[in-house]
Amino acid sequence: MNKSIFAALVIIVLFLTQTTDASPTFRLDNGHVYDIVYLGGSSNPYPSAVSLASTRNAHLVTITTSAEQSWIASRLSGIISGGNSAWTGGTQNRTSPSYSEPYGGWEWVTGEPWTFTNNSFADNYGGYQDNLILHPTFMWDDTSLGEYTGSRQFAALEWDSLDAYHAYYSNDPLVDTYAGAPAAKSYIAFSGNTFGYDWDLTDINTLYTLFTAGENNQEWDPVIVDGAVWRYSDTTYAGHSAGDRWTENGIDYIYLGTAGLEGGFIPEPASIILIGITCALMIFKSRNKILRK
Ligand SMILES: [Ca+2]
Ligand SMILES: [Ca+2]
Ligand SMILES: [Ca+2]
Repeated sequence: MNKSIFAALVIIVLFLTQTTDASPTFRLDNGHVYDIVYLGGSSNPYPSAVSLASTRNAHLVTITTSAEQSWIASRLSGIISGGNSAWTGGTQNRTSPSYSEPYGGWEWVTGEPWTFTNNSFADNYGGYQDNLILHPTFMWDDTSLGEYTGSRQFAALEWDSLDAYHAYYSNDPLVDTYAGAPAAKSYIAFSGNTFGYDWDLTDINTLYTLFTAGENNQEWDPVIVDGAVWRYSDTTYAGHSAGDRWTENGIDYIYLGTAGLEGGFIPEPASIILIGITCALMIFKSRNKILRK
């Protein structure tokens, strides 16, 4: 191949791989939304990343579990290449009592504890690396604000809830309103999953009708209603009448008369405390019985 054509192709491929933003993704297990966004060749990329996060009502990503790390890693490897990397919400606080180089005094922008660490991430090269970046190959690295700015051109963003995401993205193409849906009821589509948003259980038959009427044919996708995750079912439940709620084999059901929801009530803290007290009382009672024997 002609050398100049080859060089042009390489440049085009690099351009495409480095400027394609990820689609925002949603994790059911923690309810957080993530996105990897290109900073457009900023000459001062860290402040750009901080400001982008703030504009979008997000924060730079915080990684507190190995599950979250794996998730972010899988996102990075699909988006970032060519030696580029993404800014996180991890910084080293030199005034912290636990500060020491290279590992002491690291903090997350959200104030979450530094419970998870990707080992051997820091070397404080040059004596001034106090910001955490993510790289698709070597993962965590400490860096400084001014070095390699040309290849620190992504921001890893995180929203801690759908509400936080929706506050910025209400006009995002991923957020849409069904034709015929009640005012202010919308859904959000992430990577093939559709989430009812701002719906409650009194609206659920309307939402079900809209789904099954063929709107994106997403009736089997999970929806979040009243803060809990549900799936639709068109099963007719014998022996139940509309409005019934019950639990069977560990799965919660709501029967709506024409269709049902299967899923999980997310226990409120009060219920968890009540369950805890009940268990403690049962253990205490049986212990007393054993002691009396
Ligand atoms: Ca996080
Ligand atoms: Ca350092
Ligand atoms: Ca380093």
